[in-house]
Amino acid sequence: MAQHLITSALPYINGIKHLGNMVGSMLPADVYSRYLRQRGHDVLYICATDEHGTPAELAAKERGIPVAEFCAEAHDAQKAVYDGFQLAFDYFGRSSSPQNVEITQHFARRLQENGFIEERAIRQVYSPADGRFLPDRYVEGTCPHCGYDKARGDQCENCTRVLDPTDLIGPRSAISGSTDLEVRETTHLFLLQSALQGEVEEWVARHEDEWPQLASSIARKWLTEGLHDRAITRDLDWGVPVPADTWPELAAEGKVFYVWFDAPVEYIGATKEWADQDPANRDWKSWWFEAADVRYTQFMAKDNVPFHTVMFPATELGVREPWKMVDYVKAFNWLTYYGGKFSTSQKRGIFTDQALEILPADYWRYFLIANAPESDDTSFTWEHFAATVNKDLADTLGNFVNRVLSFSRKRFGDEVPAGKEAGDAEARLGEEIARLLGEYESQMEALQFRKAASALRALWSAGNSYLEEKAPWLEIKTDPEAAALTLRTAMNLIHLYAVVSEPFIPASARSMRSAFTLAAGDTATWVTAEEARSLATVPAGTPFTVPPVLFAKIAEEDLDTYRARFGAAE
Ligand code: B3M
Ligand code: ZN
Repeated sequence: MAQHLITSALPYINGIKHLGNMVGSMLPADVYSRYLRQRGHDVLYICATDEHGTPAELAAKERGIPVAEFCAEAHDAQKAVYDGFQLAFDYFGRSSSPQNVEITQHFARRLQENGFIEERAIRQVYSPADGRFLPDRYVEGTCPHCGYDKARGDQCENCTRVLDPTDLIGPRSAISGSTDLEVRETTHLFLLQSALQGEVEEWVARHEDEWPQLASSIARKWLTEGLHDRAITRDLDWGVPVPADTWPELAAEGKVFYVWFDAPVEYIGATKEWADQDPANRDWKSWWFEAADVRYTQFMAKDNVPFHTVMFPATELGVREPWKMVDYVKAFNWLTYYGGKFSTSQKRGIFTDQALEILPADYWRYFLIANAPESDDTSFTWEHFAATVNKDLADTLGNFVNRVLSFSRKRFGDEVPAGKEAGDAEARLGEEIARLLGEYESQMEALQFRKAASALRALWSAGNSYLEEKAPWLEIKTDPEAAALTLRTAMNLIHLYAVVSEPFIPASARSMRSAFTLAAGDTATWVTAEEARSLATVPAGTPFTVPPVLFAKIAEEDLDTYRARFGAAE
């Protein structure tokens, strides 16, 4: 048993996320956490809304309400969707929490004491029309690297380069659209990342061989380009205030920390929120401070990788305290919608709340993980989605469960029938199931989600092959005892599926599992290789019920409706 700390990139507060966000961070983190918990590990899975910065201010402005009120509402709205997706966070916090303010300010003070922060007067975009400085996303324009014309002042979402507002070609105010922008001087705190380059390089070198190629190549690229000193404060109303005890003048000017400075600290902040709301929770610090025994895995999409592999590590190293640093970075490519971008700002593709209006979470969870953009971008199409649901979930798993249980009830009543002793076919099946279970486990341990999904699907298929081979609907005519053995074995498979499918499809797994009333109670959290081989956890005589159809097929008419509602063409 090990201690596993797991975080997924914090979703921005400014609106409900689309399926691309879900598959690139929270969902795989949830699947992995559930798996590790089932295997008996001590797991802490933390996430939160990322609430500071210009996106929040702009969204609140659009709604015409105070930003604090906007964030409180938007946090609850996102949380409700994640509950709907069955994301089993230990805690889902808020980066605007007092806990995060406290720890972020502590980090800044320590960086200052250690000589890694400097005040610098800089020239910043100012908009006379808006009467204010325009940090980050308050400026839009054309990316100097790739020519994308809706690049934001902080980052180009097309080529993922991090930008400074003054880099943009043809800049305009995101508030008023004014192009009458000037550059004025103002003082900000700079994090001297260049002084930490060597240490970050050493740290990355110790980890990159283990990380997936996507994460290590992005980290490498950043280090090769060289770490630049970065402004970590902004002229905004909403954010973690610069502490007055350390920087009285900047505090008086109302400067706050840049959102990317406080957001990663919220992984720690949210852990403290978790601990503070329930004294039963173990000391939050033991997960984060001098926590060499903790294995820390982060989940994120590729645009977030530089911040997690280079910038936040630089901050943590500069703090000169033994805070836990990430051990493994699981990064994802993009999920596209018919080959084009899912986009929150352009309302393209399927949003997570809409997805749940259409179908239960398990349909989405399975499809998304089975097609996770691990080695490349993957494209969502309704056709592919329907084909996957119909074949894997409805036919291979759902139909198996229903067919076996209904048939057995009809012929043998409400208890698992006894029948013959297990024979050769059962021994072969057991071997195959044990082998596939081993494959599933090793893919999960390796965080290879698509391959894990294939192994799970293969487990489900093995049951179908066994059933076809034994054909209990024929056996029943000549040898009812043989049919009973087949059904009892198949019911054991159903129970095994219920246990091992839980990380992917928790609600359906629950429903499958509760079909059986095991005499000794049903507390198993996983299946050993031995149990997989013998397929005897559910003994003859165990009462069972037939659960409602687990997965409905998606019909051609449904597809037409979805395509019409969400747009299916590029
Ligand atoms: N909020 C970026 C994003 O949603 C961001 C991640 C923060 S992780 C500390 O893509
Ligand atoms: Zn670009």
